[in-house]
Amino acid sequence: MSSFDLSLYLVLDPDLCAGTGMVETTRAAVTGGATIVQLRDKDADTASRIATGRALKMVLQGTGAKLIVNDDVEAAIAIGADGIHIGQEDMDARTARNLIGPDMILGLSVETLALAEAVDPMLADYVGIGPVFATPTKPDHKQPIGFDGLARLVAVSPVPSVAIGGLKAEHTAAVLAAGAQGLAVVSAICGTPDPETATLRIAEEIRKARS
Ligand code: TZP
Ligand code: MG
Repeated sequence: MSSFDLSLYLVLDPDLCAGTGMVETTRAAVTGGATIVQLRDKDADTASRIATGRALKMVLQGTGAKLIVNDDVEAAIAIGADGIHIGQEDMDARTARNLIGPDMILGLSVETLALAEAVDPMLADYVGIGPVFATPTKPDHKQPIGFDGLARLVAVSPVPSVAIGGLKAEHTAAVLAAGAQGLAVVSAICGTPDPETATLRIAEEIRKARS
């Protein structure tokens, strides 16, 4: 598996991105400093996910940012994506790893201490931990865990982690202080009037928190 940088992880939402579009939002976000982009399009079929994913891959070419596909292994492989991200209800990590092979990145959502402890580092490459805060972006999200919960889950996770759920630029320092390697955001970037500047603001907070 190639190395990857979880620090500024954009999760796309087709509805929130509708004005600018997922492809143009991605172009802007990567110019602003996004390090990973996840194609998360729950209602699309595999064929349209593949079409969108191929367009995203072209935009990301040469930028160093990675492309991850949510849930859809078939689409991820057809796109030639860098990895997939699965939730606990989607598929077990071993099945996913067997389908994608040893080289693609596998990310796993974890919402509880027990799930974080159970992650097998031979199978998963990173975990997405959250939601930190309640968020309208994912109406069916699990119980928010706050920064204290985040720190507890990060501490027991055997792989690097990215925090998610209601996160904005102003939360960057607290996320990194909790031990996560980065922030995953949807609405902090998607659907904002200027996604590049929105991303830059987070990138700037990451730089400040690290200095
Ligand atoms: N998983 C847990 S919360 C969430 C996902 C996909 C949505 C996060 O969206 P936002 O807009 O950054 O709160
Ligand atoms: Mg899922």
